Amino acid sequence: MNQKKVSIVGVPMDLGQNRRGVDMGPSAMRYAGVRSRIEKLGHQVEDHGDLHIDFSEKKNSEKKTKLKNLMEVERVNAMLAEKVSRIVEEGSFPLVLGGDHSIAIGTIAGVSKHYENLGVIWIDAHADLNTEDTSPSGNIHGMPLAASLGVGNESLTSLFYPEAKVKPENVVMIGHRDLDQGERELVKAKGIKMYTMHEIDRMGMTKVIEESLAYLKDKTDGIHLSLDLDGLDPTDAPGVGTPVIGGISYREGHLAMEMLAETDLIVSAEFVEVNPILDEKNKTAQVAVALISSLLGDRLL
Ligand code: 4U7
Ligand code: MN
Ligand code: MN
Ligand code: MN
Repeated sequence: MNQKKVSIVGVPMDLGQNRRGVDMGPSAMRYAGVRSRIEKLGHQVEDHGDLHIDFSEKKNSEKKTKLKNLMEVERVNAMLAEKVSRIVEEGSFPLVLGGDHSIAIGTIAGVSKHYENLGVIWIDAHADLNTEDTSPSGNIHGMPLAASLGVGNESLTSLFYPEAKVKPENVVMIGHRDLDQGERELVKAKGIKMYTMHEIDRMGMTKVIEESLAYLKDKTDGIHLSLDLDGLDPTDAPGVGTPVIGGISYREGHLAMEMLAETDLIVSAEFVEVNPILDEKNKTAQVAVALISSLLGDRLL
């Protein structure tokens, strides 16, 4: 893999969901050696530290909405979008460490500003395609992909710039096994390419990634990877807030990352939902760091 500049941004966000602890995800991944692992690959790393989250403001004081903590989630994502956009401008690779998945709204807004046709590979147990109307929980971490497609509450869909950030035909979803009814309908209505666990079981991860890349290659000018650690099986990634049995194995995840690294099409990435309080000896953070390392070109030989 070509030598890159990699810029790490930590986002200790936990307001997009209900469980405490996911704000410690960035620290856990740093403790697991994310920086030195990337440097060992020959890349130049700059760690921008963590964005500031105001944990005290947990009420929607002004906006009447069932979206939990909307104002602060919106503010942090706007800051994140600015930051990520600047990193892309500098020719560096943004590596965002979460934090709950609501931060994908900001990451994708920042990156997509610089790409006419940004592709997105979304690895997750969940679709994150809910809106205010379809969400069973009101938690914004279940909505970032919908928001990036321009669907949902305007505060989220028009973040950073007013237009939709990605086109449905430029999205590939992988690893799903828990969808809400409204999400199923949106996948169908938008014709989004989706490889659920069923397809991974039948086709194998190799074929899934080959097909995904073939699908995105010619119509996109860069691909963002959004990886929710709950896409992996809870035996390999127990430290997540919403674990779902029957997920991607560590080996399959690792293989997927290596295959993505080979293409050199990935222009940015985020690793989210690592929750050290729910973890076993920092295992999930270590898994995340191993996947990051593979994505950035780590090879045994
Ligand atoms: B994650 C859920 F209802 N769909 O919207 C919701 F099942 O970022 C879960 O993928 C969302 O971890 C999970 O609250 C969000 C629920
Ligand atoms: Mn998830
Ligand atoms: Mn998610
Ligand atoms: Mn390897």
